[in-house]
Amino acid sequence: MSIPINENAALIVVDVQNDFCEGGTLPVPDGDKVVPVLNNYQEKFLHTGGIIVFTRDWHPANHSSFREFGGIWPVHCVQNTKGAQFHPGLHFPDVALLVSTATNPEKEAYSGFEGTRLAEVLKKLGVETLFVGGLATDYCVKATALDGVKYGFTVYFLEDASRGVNVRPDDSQKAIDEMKSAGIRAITLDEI
Ligand code: VGL
Ligand code: ZN
Repeated sequence: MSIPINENAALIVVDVQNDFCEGGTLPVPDGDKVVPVLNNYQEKFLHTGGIIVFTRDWHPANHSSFREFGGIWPVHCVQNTKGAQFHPGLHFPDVALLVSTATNPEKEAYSGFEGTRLAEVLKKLGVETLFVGGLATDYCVKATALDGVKYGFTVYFLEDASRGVNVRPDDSQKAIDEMKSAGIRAITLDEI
């Protein structure tokens, strides 16, 4: 119980969607394992007045990140498909905020802040500290956490609630090192 959670803190649950989990089109190894851990983080935030934000990768069917349109990824998280839905085991409290990203077919956007009003909304709510976890460590989690620092938030990375794609085996470790160099501390549930 060393890091206090209060109304100035926001939990950001990044892209815990079916396509990034087992059976999806772009499965993150052990992606499903983040679900119960993120549910536990949510409990802490609900009981202490913290804010909970969910991001979702929300692509049009012709998104430029898909291989057939010149990108590097298989088709994933297409708007209004089952693959774009949140993992069925993930809690979604009625007080949560929802942010959809990478909705422009021409533009890739890994960060929950990119092309959204997330920074503005969090500032208006008086949020100062972010706790970022989910999928995937080496893409959207990293980009969201680093942008959080750029916008002036104190940022924690939820190490036990995140997993990476690891296109190269050490990508997640590199992402964690990069976050740490930016002043982001990696924590686990027992530290809050
Ligand atoms: C993501 C690859 C492609 C992510 C999204 O959520 O980390 N990764 N689109
Ligand atoms: Zn995507």
